[in-house]
Amino acid sequence: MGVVNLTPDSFSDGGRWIDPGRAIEHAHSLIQQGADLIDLGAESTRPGAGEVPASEEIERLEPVLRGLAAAGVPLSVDTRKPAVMRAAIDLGADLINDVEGFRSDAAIDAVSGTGVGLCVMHMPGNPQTMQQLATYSDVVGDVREFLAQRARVLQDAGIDRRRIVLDPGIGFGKTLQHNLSLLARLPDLVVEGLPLMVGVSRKSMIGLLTGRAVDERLPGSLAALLAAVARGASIVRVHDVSATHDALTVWRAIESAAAAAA
Ligand code: HH2
Repeated sequence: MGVVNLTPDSFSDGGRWIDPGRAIEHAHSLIQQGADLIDLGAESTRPGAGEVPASEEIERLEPVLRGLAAAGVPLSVDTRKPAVMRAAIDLGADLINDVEGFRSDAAIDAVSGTGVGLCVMHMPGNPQTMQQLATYSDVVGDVREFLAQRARVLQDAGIDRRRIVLDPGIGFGKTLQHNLSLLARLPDLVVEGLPLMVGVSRKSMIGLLTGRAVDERLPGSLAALLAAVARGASIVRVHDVSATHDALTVWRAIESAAAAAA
């Protein structure tokens, strides 16, 4: 999943793709580099980020969703707001990526009568409060419990399980140790066989481990990504598609050789 943030303030690519024409061009380039789907975000979720009104999020998304309608890959929209979910679905979005995990009834109402995919992510509180809420009795158990509970509520609302993807929300209300535990024990997060999505690209955990600035975190991000894929992540959300594609190609070739030799 290639990320295109249509925001002025995202932590790694803020301001680069606010112009719809440039965002569309960048999405096409990510598809050429091997992205199987594109995630469009119109509000930053970095710690402490300010809230963007729904009308502004929709204004940012509309020309880009229209411009990418024939791009040939599914389009995901990263939003927490039911009004934005509805507008995005009307504009052809294939997947809604809610970093609040469809916690509100209004969010469930916005997606339940549709056929779109849903990414349910774990985050305690919201981007303003999440870092103060980074306390767990057992982070893996607590995150699993949240994901299992949301998956159950969505299915009880009539949503087919084949539409649901779960995401532990690396970096969202988590310390470095929490992030490492979640990645190390990814198989324990699988709920009812639902696929897992993971986003580690350029995140602060990579900076904390390597001492690198945001634009120097690609090698560390690739190592985290391969560790996640090796433990069962099916979808990886990344900014650097070409490098990720190469890393996955080599990793998969070795895994197939290992399987053939077994
Ligand atoms: N991470 C970010 C945003 N959305 N969605 C899911 N499902 N999983 C993630 O790990 C995830 C996400 C943060 O990254 P980015 O979009 O680059 O930054 P910002 O939120 O500042 O726009």
